Amino acid sequence: MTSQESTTKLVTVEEYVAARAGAGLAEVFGAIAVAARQIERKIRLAGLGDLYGGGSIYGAAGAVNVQGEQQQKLDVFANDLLTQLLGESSHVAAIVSEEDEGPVEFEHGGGRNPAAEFVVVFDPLDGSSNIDVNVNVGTIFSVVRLVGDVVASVLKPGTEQAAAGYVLYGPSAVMVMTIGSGVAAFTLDEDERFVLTAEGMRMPEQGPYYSANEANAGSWPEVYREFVGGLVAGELGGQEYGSRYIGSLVADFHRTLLKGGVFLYPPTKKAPRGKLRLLYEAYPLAMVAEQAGGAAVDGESRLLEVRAAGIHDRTPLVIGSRTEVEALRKAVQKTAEEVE
Ligand code: FDP
Repeated sequence: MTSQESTTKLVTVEEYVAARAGAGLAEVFGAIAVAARQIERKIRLAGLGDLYGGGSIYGAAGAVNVQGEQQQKLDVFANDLLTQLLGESSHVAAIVSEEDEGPVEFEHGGGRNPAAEFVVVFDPLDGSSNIDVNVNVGTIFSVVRLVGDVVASVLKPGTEQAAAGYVLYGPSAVMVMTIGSGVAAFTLDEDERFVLTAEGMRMPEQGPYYSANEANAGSWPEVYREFVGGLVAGELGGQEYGSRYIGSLVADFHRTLLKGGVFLYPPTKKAPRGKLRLLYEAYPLAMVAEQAGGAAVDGESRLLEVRAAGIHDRTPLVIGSRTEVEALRKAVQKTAEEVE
């Protein structure tokens, strides 16, 4: 027992979920936690690969995923690990991953386990362009209940998610999650456990930063350019906003959750329906945002009510503090009404 444990009872993510949502969901979180700590270790030691004769884990895996993107070796490692560990849980019927064309369904003892009540949807390693440069990346996940068909279950609106969250691999590894009753954070400790470090997390009502890839601003709809210009000019509540953009959604969202402000990935000419994926990027982060008192929209509509037609559908995303998200939503709505 560590000295801290002798004075404080540490609560792991598995214990936290078991006490509030039962053993089945706790087992799902247990599998994600085991995968996340192995992914964290792989990322932490990635730069040493060549020195120890294991070959570099950095770089492209040589294949292109269903999104038409170059798969990185670490993408493949994270995807395989999550698939394997979630497949070993008798409570998981299937997974849907950014890296796979369709769902992967699991059989337990020759057929689907009737106790397998969950489907886990995930982006195994978000922020691919930052993998090779030792900048924060993350795993994003959403847990939905299996109701009949796997695809029909995951195409339900985001309001139906049983749980959602992400793991940020940063200076420390942090899992931020919700099971529908607030947001909690668990930090990976020296004994390789994700232990509770924050509960009842609240996103500030308004924040000091906006976060967007402004190189795309010329191809955003005008209303987004005006909105960001207004933030910089101090037109929303008087404060003049600063800019922060890492280019890893999980990291940009995590800062927004803690410090407040808004992350935007508007439609562009190249991606008129947005770039980010609805099921395994936008839905889970939107659930976390709302549970922390923030908000998320696709422009005009509440993100969690936007419906996907396919598992890899994309969406524009504006997410963060309530004040900024609501101001943007009203501006987009007004523009749409003027066009009609
Ligand atoms: P990436 O392309 O590096 O995988 O989900 C994709 C994502 O990263 C997000 O993590 C990130 O927020 C966004 O795309 C970055 O896109 P841009 O490079 O177009 O800014």
